[in-house]
Amino acid sequence: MTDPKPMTSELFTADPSAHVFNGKLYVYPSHDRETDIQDNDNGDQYDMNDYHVFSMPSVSGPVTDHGVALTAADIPWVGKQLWAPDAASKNGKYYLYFPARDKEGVFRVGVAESDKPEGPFKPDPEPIKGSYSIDPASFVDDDGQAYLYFGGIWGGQLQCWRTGEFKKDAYETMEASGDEPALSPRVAKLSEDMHSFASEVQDVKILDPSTGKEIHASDHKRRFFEAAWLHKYNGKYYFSYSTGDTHLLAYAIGDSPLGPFTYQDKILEPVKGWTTHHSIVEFESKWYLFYHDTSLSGKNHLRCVKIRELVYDAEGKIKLKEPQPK
Ligand code: FUB
Repeated sequence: MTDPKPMTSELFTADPSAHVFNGKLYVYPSHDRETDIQDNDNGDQYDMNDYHVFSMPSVSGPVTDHGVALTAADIPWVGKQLWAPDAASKNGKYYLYFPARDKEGVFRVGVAESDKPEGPFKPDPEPIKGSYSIDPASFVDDDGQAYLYFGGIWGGQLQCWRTGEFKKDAYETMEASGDEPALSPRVAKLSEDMHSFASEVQDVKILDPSTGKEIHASDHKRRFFEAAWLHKYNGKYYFSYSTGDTHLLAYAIGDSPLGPFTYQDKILEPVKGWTTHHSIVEFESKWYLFYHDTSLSGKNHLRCVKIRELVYDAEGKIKLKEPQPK
């Protein structure tokens, strides 16, 4: 398969959340930057401190970098590490959801608002009450109800919340193990104004199609690690995610945005670099996978966004289209 070229080589970009707003494609990625911090399982090397928004009239470009849309220095609660963001539109406004460590080192999710899809975004002074961990992904259903998915294990700290309270020491116990259900990503309904949770946070269950039970923690090729994404196709809800240490993008299908979702298959084989993180979007009647790899830098923490076309078969299964756009 031809390797697609990076969306941009002006900046290092990762974790791309793509949306169509006002007929144009917008991409909300992490903005990777140089650091001397060595790679570790805590993800300290992902030391980002601002966000840029990109737009393009078509997947082949040209790509516009709209500049800094939000910076850590302007968010009162943030200590460090602006990780993978997402955006949503509702009520004529645009919302940027982003995870970051607070001043105590605990990952939380914040929200910032703008009148324009490209920002700049004005952050709320506090993180979303009841939020924790990383990788927020928003989804606004056809009835107008919005949802926020989030969570990530290891450096994303999801395992530290197993009791419902943050336990720093639980970092070492990592994830669940053996035949225990894998740790679930989380979802909450968003309030009408998009700034807070309007429901309890609940588990997103990912079921094994052969048993109907939750995927086991030891099943590293299929269990959730991070990078939640939700899209709708033909009335079904597709929940996709990264399997982390097995470096796959995988997906599951359900009948409700709250799940449960039944595991289907891989979407993408491992890319260059440790992390894999994506979004799926429909644009002008075609479907695209936005993802990243490290082909520009050869370094795990300096990634670049790429785009591939997806198709669905008659059963609604996702396939990468061949050949890919150059
Ligand atoms: O970009 C920092 C972290 O790396 C993200 O939050 C994860 O999903 C992984 O891509």
